[in-house]
Parts: sequence; C-alpha cells; structure tokens
Amino acid sequence: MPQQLETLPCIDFSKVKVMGILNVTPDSFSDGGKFSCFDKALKQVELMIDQGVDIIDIGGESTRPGAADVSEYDEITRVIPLLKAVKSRFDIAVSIDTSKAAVMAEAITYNADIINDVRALQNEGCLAVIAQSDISVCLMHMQGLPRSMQTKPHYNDIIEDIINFFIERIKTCQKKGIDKHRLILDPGFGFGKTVAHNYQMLAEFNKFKQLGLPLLAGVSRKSMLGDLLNRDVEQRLSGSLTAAIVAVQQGAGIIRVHDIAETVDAIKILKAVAQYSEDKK
Ligand code: 9MG
Repeated sequence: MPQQLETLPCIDFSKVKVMGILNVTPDSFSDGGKFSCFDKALKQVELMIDQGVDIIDIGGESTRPGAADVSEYDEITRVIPLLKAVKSRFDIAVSIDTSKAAVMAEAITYNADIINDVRALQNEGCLAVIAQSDISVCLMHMQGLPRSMQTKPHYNDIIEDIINFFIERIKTCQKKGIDKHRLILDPGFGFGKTVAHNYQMLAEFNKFKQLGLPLLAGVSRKSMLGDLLNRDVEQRLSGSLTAAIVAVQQGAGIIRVHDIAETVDAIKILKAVAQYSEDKK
C-alpha cells in the first residue's frame, strides 16, 4: 500500500477547519479591493458561511510583498465596524489579521475569536494585550518584513530555523502568562521564502507537528503556485486546492483560503477516503 494512504487515518480530518480570507484593504492583491465597501464585505461573509466556512479572517493591512504600512487608525476603521457587524448578525468564528496592539485590544473588546498575527506578537505591546485576555492567537513565521521579505531570503535549515523560532515565541508567550494551548502555529508560506523553500515546507509540513500545537497553512493563490504553474492570481484555483490538500494530509488543522466552496468540497473528499480506510481496519 502506498505510504500516503497508510498514514491518512492517523490524522483526524473531521476537525479540519476552513478559514476564509476577507481582506478589507483598498489594495488587496486577490480581490482588487472590491470588498472595501462595508455592505459588500457583509454579503461576502454571508456567502462564505453558506459555502461552509468555519472561521472568517478579517484583515485591514496588506501583507503582500512590497506592501506599504497602514496606520493604526485606518486599520481599526476598516476592521472593527465589520467585526461588530459580523458578530451581531452571524454565529461564526472571526479572526482578526493584525500585528498592532491597539487593533488587537479593540478586536478582543468586540469578541473576536482569534488574533492572526503574521509578526507573531513581536510588535510593541502585543504580548501584554494578549496576556490580559483569553483569546487564541495564530503565530506566523516571517523572515524580514513585507516591504523587503522577498529579497534573498536565507536559512541554514528552513524547517529547523522555523521550529526554533516557534520554540522561542512559545516560551516568550508563556513567560508573559499566555497559555501554550491558546496558540496556533503557521510557518508562513511566501513570507521571506523562495519558491524552493515553500515547497520544502509543504513537503515537510508534518515536522511542525512535533511542537504539539494546531497548525495553520495559507497557500491560497500565492506566488509559489503562480511561479510554478505560470498562472496569474485568478487562475490558481487548482494549484490552491492541491496545495491545501497536501497541507491537510501533512497535518494542517486550519487552511486559510479564498475559495471556500471548492476547498470545503476537496476536504470532504479527503475525509471520505480517510473514513473508508478507517472502516476497513
Ligand atoms: C494575513 N496572511 C496572509 N497570508 C497568511 C498566511 O499564510 N498565514 C496567516 N496566518 N496569515 C496570512
């Protein structure tokens, strides 16, 4: 029997969650800014829920390579009214994609469920804000900063370097009083990584499981797919689904995606295959 099938039942696919991306930035790379309008964003949330999303990830800062900084005021204005509206209208988990302590504090006040921080709580004041709450946090690895991160990324051993980074961040969180079990880890596909680094991370994603925490993978429509397939952003659905399924097979518990319905379908197929193998035992 091929090794991949043998290992399938060891992972509990029934718990895999789909996180839907909702960028509310004027320059969002994947939606061309079309959801910066409040009503359209709410409609998009409704659609995502109908399609089976588990978590909505709302972001007001673009983190694509070369993106400019955004002010605290602009980010709060983009994200918080939407968070309030979503929480008052729908029964759905919401994560807020931010690296700013003030945005985190507001998000906690208005009942966000997760803080998704691509800077892993390294910005000033973030650890303290999170320590005063009981919110879950996704710590993502990034080498450098969005403005310059794709200029010659370098690692001694990418998997080992990222694991060491996570060990340090987990320890720092614990020292500040943040329980380890509130943390989710994400190696950060495309954030200071070459195409080769990204595919190594995907192939060896299960190595991050040794840290004993839930893992998040964000590969949707990223340039690691476009570069390999020579496809523009809007032509990356097959690549996104394939990479998402590989990540789930490698132990990702949360998949951050643009294409909800298609990803939910793909994960259903994976679950059916795993269930068959389980029943046959
Ligand atoms: C905000 N954002 C963009 N890409 C991301 C990724 O891969 N992971 C996480 N956690 N956030 C991301």
